[in-house]
Amino acid sequence: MRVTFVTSNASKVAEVRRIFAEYEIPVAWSRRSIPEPQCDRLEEVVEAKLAAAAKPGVGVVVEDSGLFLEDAKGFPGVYSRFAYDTIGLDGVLRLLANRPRGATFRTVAGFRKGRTTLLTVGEVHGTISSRRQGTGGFGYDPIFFPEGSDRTFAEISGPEKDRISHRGRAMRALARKIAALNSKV
Ligand code: ITT
Repeated sequence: MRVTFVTSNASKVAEVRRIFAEYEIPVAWSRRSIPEPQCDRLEEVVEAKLAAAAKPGVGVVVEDSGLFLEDAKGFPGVYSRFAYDTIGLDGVLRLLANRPRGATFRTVAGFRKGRTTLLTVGEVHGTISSRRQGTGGFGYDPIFFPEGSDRTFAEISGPEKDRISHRGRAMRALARKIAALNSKV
C-alpha cells in the first residue's frame, strides 16, 4: 500500500521515506501545514491532523513531534514549533544556562484509511548541548545529544539518526502495522 504523508516539513519526509522504504511502502508527499489545535498532548494534535487530512480511499500518515525539557517541566513539548520559530535554539540554550540538561524527543505518528486508524509513539532520551554542534538534520538537531552519544543529531548521518530517533522508532512501528494490514487484504 502506498501512503500519503501530510506535512509542511521536507526533512520529515526524507526521514519517513527512508524508513518506510525498508518495509517497501512508497510515500507520496502532500505538502500542507495542518492548523494545530491548542492542546497539551501530541496524541490530541495527531488525532486532529488525521481528521483534517483523511481522504476517501487514501492511506494518510501524519505525525507531531516535540522536545520535552526536563528542567522546564516538559516545555516546549507540543509548542516546540512555536518555541523554535520565536526564541529559537539560542533561546532554548539561554533557558538552560546553568540548569540540568536532560531532554526527551517524542513523536506520535498516525495513519488513517477508511475506518482503520493506527497510532504509534517513539521516544529518545538525551541531553541538550551547551552550544550548537553540527550542520546536518533540522530543527533542534544541533543541540540534542541522544543518550550515550557525544555527537548531536546534526553530527550523525540520516540513517544513523533513524536507527535511534523518536521518529525512527514511531515510524518503524507504524510501518510494521501498515505492512501487517497489507498482508491481511
Ligand atoms: P508539520 O507540518 O508536520 O506539523 P512541523 O515542522 O511544524 O511540521 P512539528 O510541529 O512536529 O513539525 O515539530 C515541532 C518542532 O520540532 C519544529 O520546530 C521542528 O523543526 C522540530 N522537530 C521535529 N522533529 C525534529 C527532529 O527530528 N529533530 C529536530 N527538530 C525536530
